[in-house]
Amino acid sequence: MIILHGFAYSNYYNIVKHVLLHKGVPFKEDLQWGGSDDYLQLSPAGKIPSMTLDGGEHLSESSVCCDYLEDAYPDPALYPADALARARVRQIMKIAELYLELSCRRLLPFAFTQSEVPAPIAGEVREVVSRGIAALNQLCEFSPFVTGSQQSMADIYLRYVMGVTDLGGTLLKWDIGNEIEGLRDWQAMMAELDISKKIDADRQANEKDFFAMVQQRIAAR
Ligand SMILES: N[C@@H](CCC(=O)N[C@@H](CS)C(=O)NCC(=O)O)C(=O)O
Repeated sequence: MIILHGFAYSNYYNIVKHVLLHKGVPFKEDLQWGGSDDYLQLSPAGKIPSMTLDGGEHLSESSVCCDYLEDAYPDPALYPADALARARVRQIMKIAELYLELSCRRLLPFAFTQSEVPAPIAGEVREVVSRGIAALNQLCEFSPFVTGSQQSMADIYLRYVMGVTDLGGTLLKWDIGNEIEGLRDWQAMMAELDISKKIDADRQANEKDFFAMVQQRIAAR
C-alpha cells in the first residue's frame, strides 16, 4: 500500500492526499515533520510530502506525486484527454503555485513569529501576487469547476494554494481571493466535498502539534 509521508497541516501534503482520496487509491499516512537526515532518504530535498510506493520506491515533489498517481491510476481522470486542455489545467496550477503560493509563503515566518512584514517584502509579494490574480482572472472559469464542468487537478491545487494565499493576504490586510472573480463561491463549493471535509478536519486536528513543532524549532535556533 502507498505510504504518504508528511503532516496534515501542510497544504502540499493535502494536495497529494486529496488526489489519493479522489482516485480511491488505498494509502496509509506516516507522520513526518521533515528536517531530519533520515527524512532525506524519502525526500531528497527534505520537503513534505513524499510517498513510498508499493515496491518500496520513494517519490517527492507534490506535482510529481500527483502526475504519478494520474499515470498509475488514470480512473477517475484528473486531467482532460485533449493535450491542449491538459496544458491549460497545468498552466493554472503553475501560475497559482508560482505567483500566489510561493509569494505568500515568504510571509509565513512573520506569521509564525507574529511580527510585522517589512515593507520591502510586502511590496515584492504584492507585485507578484497581483500578476497571479490577473492571470487567474483571465484563465479560471469556475463553471462550476476551475476549467469548466469537470473537476481537475487545477481544482485540487488551487484549493490548497488558497490556504497559504489567504493567510498571506491576512498579514498584508488584503483580501486576495476576493479579487479573483468567482473564486469565493468556488471555494465554498469545494469545501462541501466529503474529501475536503475530511482533509480540513485532519488539518484542524494537526494544528496544535504543528505550531508546537514550529515554536520548538524557533526556540532551538
Ligand atoms: N516543491 C515542494 C514544496 C513542498 C513544501 O514546501 N513543503 C513544506 C511543508 S507545506 C515543507 O516541506 N517545508 C519545510 C522545508 O521547506 O524545509 C512540493 O511541491 O512538494
